[in-house]
Amino acid sequence: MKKICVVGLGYIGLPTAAMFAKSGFEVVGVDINERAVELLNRGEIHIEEVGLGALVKKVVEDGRLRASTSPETADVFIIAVPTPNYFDNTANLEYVRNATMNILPYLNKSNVVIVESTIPPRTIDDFVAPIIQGDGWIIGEEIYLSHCPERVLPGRILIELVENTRVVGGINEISANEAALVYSSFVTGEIIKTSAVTAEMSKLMENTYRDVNIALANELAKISDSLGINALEVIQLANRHPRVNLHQPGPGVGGHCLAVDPYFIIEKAPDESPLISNARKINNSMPKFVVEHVEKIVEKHGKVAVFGLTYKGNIDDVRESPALEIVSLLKEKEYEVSIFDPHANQVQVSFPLSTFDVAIEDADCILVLTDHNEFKGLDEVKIHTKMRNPIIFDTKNWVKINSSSIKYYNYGNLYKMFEKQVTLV
Ligand code: SAJ
Repeated sequence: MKKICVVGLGYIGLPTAAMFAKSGFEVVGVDINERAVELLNRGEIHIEEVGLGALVKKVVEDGRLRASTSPETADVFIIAVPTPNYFDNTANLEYVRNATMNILPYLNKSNVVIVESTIPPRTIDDFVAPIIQGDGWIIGEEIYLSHCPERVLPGRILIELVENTRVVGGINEISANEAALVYSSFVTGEIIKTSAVTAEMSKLMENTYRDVNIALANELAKISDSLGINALEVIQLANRHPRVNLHQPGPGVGGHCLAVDPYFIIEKAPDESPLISNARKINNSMPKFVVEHVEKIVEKHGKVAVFGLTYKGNIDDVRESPALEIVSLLKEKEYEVSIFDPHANQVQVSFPLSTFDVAIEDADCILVLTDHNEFKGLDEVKIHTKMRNPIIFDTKNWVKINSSSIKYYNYGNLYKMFEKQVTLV
């Protein structure tokens, strides 16, 4: 039985470790978080993911998965640690450096080393390989090194790990072959072999494609506002063309991928990436755009009921969420802000969360920032009776309102907002 050492037991490392254990490997998961290690050794998990709890419990009970705070000798090493951004938007590769340094004492000839963390282009060649070479190994001959980016969606990780097409980028051909062999143990999707740098860049371009397209939709929303056009209708009509797929405008772009990955490209080729760079600027400008429009309909000191704090619908993740910036801006402008989010977890956010009833009590506007299912149909009677001014500004074009006496704005009719139509009683 082959042995795999997975370094980093987060949203990607833990499910990956469990899948390899399920497919017959002996797996040791490594993390600096002692609580995560302790829990895992008891067959429990420290993160939320559909089906993961049961899978981990089974493979730990069967003795195929265990955890430790330090690596061990193995046939395959998988590095799945975070690569956040520094404040200047350059990639922080310290976790990758530490993980690579930490496995050095345990490497043996013919070991396969795979980095799954999202990394800037050329990181395998210029950053990871030199660390291993520095310990005396010949890369691609004695140690096989690859980058195999993860591409899974939270909530569907266990399915997508198996079914998605997997890109395997080797530092040379034999490294790619060796890594592909490892994944073929459970991946039913296609496994495509390429170079490390191509794999790095293709992962980044997937999320950059989306970010740039969302920026285009957001720019359309701004243009339409200034020219008196229904942006949402324009998108609908343009998308009837067989080769056009305009994305949806919103309050900005959040999450740990789209709002982060494009900077990895900008950092490495700043002069050649003005489009990517401007897309980031446009998406980052959306919270301010939203607040400027709130100012048109709600007087200073009025109450804004923010609906949705997470970066997208039906998840509990608030990382990089534009809603956090919007709440801060509203508070700076001296609005009273209440927040209703049935998915956000109070321990993860510094702003107090309210119930629907408390949030809308005496409010002058409901500001919808996330497309949670719970927001699709709102209690219109309560909106009438409890709000001071029954107005909804829906940045996600998500809420369905029937009553004509509730004023409803989205990016289709922003230009109809009239300055300060609200009166505070
Ligand atoms: N958004 C819009 N308009 C749209 C689509 C999305 O404003 O038309 C916003 C969302 O509200 C959200 C942000 O974009 O704030 C990101 O949401 P998302 O669903 O596009 O992406 P993530 O970050 O949850 O997941 C992405 C996925 N990548 C792609 O779809 C290309 C996922 O497959 C990756 O695994 C993940 O990034 C990752 O880890 O890289």
